[in-house]
Amino acid sequence: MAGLLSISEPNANSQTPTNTLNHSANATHDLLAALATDATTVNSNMGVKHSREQIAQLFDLPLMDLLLQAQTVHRQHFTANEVQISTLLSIKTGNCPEDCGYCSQSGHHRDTTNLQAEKRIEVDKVIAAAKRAKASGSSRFCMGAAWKHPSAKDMPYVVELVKEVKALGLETCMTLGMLDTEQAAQLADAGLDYYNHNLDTSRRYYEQVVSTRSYDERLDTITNVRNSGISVCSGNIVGMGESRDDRIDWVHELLKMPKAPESIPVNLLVPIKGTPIGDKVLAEGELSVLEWIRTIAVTRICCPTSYVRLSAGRESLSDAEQALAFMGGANSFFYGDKLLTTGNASQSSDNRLMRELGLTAQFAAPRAPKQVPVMDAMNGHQSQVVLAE
Ligand code: SAM
Ligand code: DTB
Ligand code: SF4
Repeated sequence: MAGLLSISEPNANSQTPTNTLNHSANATHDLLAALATDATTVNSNMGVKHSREQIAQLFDLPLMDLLLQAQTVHRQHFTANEVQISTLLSIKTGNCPEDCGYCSQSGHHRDTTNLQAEKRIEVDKVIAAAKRAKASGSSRFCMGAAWKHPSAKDMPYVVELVKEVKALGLETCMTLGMLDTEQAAQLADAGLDYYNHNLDTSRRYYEQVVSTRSYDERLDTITNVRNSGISVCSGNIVGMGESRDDRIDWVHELLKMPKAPESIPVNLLVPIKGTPIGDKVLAEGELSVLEWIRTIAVTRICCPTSYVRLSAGRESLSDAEQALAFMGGANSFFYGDKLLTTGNASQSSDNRLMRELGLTAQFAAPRAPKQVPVMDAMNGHQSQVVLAE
């Protein structure tokens, strides 16, 4: 048994939260027991093959049960209180031919967002930024470009960037739009560690978000990346007006993949004025942050060996909200004052928050496996000791 928490004394008096559906303590008990059995299949990042129904039930758990479960799963697979830190750089900004309804960089919204488009950044400037990222404690450098896909003339440029950033001793990540098999192979040969390509939401809601590409094209690129040997980074955006069902379906999509993504950014929408989705959310109101935290916790339970990353949206969050997200099993975040075009929590506030929460940064170089105590937080007993991956 993979050691999932069991709740032995369901409390019949527990209040049903207003945002959960007919959830009872008995149901919590049954669900956790079922998940504990299923979790025996967790190995080498396959993801736990929960059914859609089980994912829905996880979302419905009382929040404290969900967070406790997620933190317990997290400690079985990772070193407690350790976070992986990445820095992001936009290497080509704006005028993107895609029409993603949330994005400041889409050329379709340029008259309303007034974003200043920029050409590709020169290699030496990217390397200087990577050196600064390393000096400030990042272990991974992520480079993003506002392309539908890289062109043939872009490939030597991105290959050179991968080689030079890797030579600094940093892990590399890129997000450049769609990749065909040949492009994925070229990046793999250059030594690219991760490729980020988000599904963003459910298949059903996707057509409300973007019309210039399909969900299947998104999945095809993820398959090309997976087959090339590059690690997959694929996440979502929470708070675009999608429903709970769409968030459940997005988690289910991850579990339908032959292997869950190694890295899963859970972005909270940054509503950008002048974008269709940003304007709608600004007018109609934002989703509760607790629903984003629930999404993180369910993702952690379903993908126990993946890095779950706090991505866009942190700038607007309080320390306590971020602490709950780490409690829910997030173990990676973007560091630096800027994401691609929007602001991020400042480095000084992140340093202070890490100190206050007792979090330490994971190094890029592989570390020796470590013994980690797994505490049953319900009764304080140390139930087992497992090796972190
Ligand atoms: N063009 C590439 C692509 O779309 O794959 C890479 C860059 S794109 C900006 C990377 C990801 O950033 C998107 O897939 C989306 O999930 C996220 N993102 C973009 N704008 C966002 C926003 N306003 N709020 C939250 N996440 C956002
Ligand atoms: C991801 O999922 N989030 C990052 C990274 N992958 C490339 C991007 C967030 C972008 C937020 C909006 C902006 O700064 O333009
Ligand atoms: Fe282009 Fe990526 Fe923005 Fe979509 S999310 S408009 S593909 S930069």
